Amino acid sequence: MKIKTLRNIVCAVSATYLLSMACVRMEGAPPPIVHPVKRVQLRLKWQDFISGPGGPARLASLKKAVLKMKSLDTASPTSVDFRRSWKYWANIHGYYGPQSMDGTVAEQLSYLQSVGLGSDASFYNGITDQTPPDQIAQAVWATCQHSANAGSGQANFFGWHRMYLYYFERVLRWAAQDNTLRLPYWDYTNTSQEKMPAEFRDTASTMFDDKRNSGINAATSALNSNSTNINSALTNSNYLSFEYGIETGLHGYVHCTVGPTCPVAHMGDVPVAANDPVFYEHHANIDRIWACWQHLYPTTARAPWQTQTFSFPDENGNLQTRPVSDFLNTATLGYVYDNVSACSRRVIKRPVFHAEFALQTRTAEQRLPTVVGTSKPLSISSPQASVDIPVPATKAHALAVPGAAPPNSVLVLRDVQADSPPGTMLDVYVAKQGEPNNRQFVGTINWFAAFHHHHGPSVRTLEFDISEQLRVLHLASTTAGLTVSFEATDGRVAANAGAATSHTAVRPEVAQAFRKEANVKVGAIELRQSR
Ligand SMILES: [Cu+2]
Repeated sequence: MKIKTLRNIVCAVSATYLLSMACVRMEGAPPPIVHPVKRVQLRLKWQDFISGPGGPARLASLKKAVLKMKSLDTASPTSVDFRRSWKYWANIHGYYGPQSMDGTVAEQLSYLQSVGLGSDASFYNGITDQTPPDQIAQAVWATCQHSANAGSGQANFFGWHRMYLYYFERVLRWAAQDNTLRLPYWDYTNTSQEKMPAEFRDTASTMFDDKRNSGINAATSALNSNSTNINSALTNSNYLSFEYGIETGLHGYVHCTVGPTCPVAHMGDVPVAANDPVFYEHHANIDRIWACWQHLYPTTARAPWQTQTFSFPDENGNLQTRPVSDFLNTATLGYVYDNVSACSRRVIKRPVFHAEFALQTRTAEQRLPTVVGTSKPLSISSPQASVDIPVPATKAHALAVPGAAPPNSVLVLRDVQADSPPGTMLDVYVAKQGEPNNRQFVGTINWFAAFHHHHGPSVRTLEFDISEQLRVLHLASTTAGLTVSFEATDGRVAANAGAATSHTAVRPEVAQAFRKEANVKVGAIELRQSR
C-alpha cells in the first residue's frame, strides 16, 4: 500500500516520458517501445521556458532558430534552404498569390474595401503574392485544415496542426543546432497570462510583429479571461464536438483579438496568420489543449479521421506523408507538455465516457436528444441584442437539481449566419428571464476562417455547455425561462481589468466597429440536455 502510494505520487509529479512509462509498467502494461532517435522533452509554458537556470539559453536558442529561418526567406525558391525558411512555413499554413484558393493580396484588399474594412489595408503593407516554386510546394502550401461544422466527421483541425508544429519544430532544432529545443506555449487559459508575453512585444526582438492590435502590442489591452476559460469545453467527451468547439471558440477568438481584427493580417487572416511568431506559441497551446482532452478521455479506439494523411517537408527538405494516427501520442513525437492533468481552472467532473461513441460523428440531436426550450429566430442588427427561451417550470427544475450526476445542459446556437465579416465578435450571456443583470458568460462568437476563400455567407452551428452557468443561476426557481443576450466585443479588456461580466454599455469604438450590414442572424437557440 505504501509502495503504491509512493508510486502514485511519483507518477503524479513525473514530467518525463520515461518516468511515466515506468509508472505504466508498474501497473502491469507491456514494456514501452522506446523510440530510438528522439529524446522526449517538455514543451513548457512561456513563463517557465524563459525563466530558471536554463531560461536564457532556451530563449536564445528559439530566437536563433527564428532568425535563421527568416534569413532563408531569400534563398533560391527551389532550394532545400527555402523549405526551411520562415516564409515557406507560413505559406504551408496559407498564402496569397495567383495560384492560391484565397486569391491575391490585391483581391484581399478589394474584398476588405467591399466589406467596410478598407481602413485596415495598411496591415497588408509588405505582404506580397507568393507562387509555389515546385511540386513539393504545390503539395504542401495552403493545406491547413479547418472543420466544416460540428459533427461533420472529418475535421482534423487538431491533427493537421499537430503535424505542422511537429515538422516546424524539427526545422527549428535544425536552425538552432539544438536538439533539446521544443516549442513553448502561450497559456492564456491561465488568468495571469492574458497579456501578450513581453518578448513578443519588444520591437527590437525577432518575435515582434507590428501587424497586431496596438493595445495588445503595448500590453495596455489583454485577452478577456472569460473568453479564454475552457472549463466548460473540457466537459465535452465527444471528440469532434470538442475539436470544433475549441477551433471555432478559443482558437479563433485569440486569432481575432491579437488581430488586429478578422479577417485582417496577420493573425486575424488565415492565409497570412502564420507569419506572426506568436502563431506558433498560440497553436502549441491549442495542441496542449488537445493533449488535455486526450488525458481526460484516454482511448485507443480508432476513427476514420485518423487515417487521413498529410504531407510536410522535414528539416532536410524531404517530403514526408503520414497519417494522423501516427501523431496521437506526443511522446512518440519527442515531446510531452508540462501540464495536461490540470488544464481547467477547476476540477473537471469527468462525464460518462464511451470511447467508440466519443470519436465518431454525433450530431447535437444524437448526443443531446432532449430539447428543453427553443427561441424564435434572432436578427442581430445592433451591438446588443437578446432573445428569450421559454422553459417550462417543471423542466427548469429538473435542470438545476444539485445531485451526483446532473445532466449536461448545452446551448445550441443554430445556423449563426453572417453575409460578411461583422467587424466585431459577439459575447454571449445567459440570464434568467427578467433578471438581465445577473447574467452568466457563455462564450465568444468569432469569425476567424468563416469567410475563408470569400465564399458567400458564413453559417455555423455552435454549442456551449452551460451546465455550470445554470447551476449558478439557480434556474430551478424560475417560472419564465432564459434570456440569451449578445454583445459586440473586440475581444480585448483593459490590461489587469480581469473579466468584465457586469452589464455595461458596449465601448463606443466597439459599437462603431459593429457592422449591421453583415446581417448577423441566429436561426434558433435551443437548450438541450444530455438525457
Ligand atoms: Cu490558428
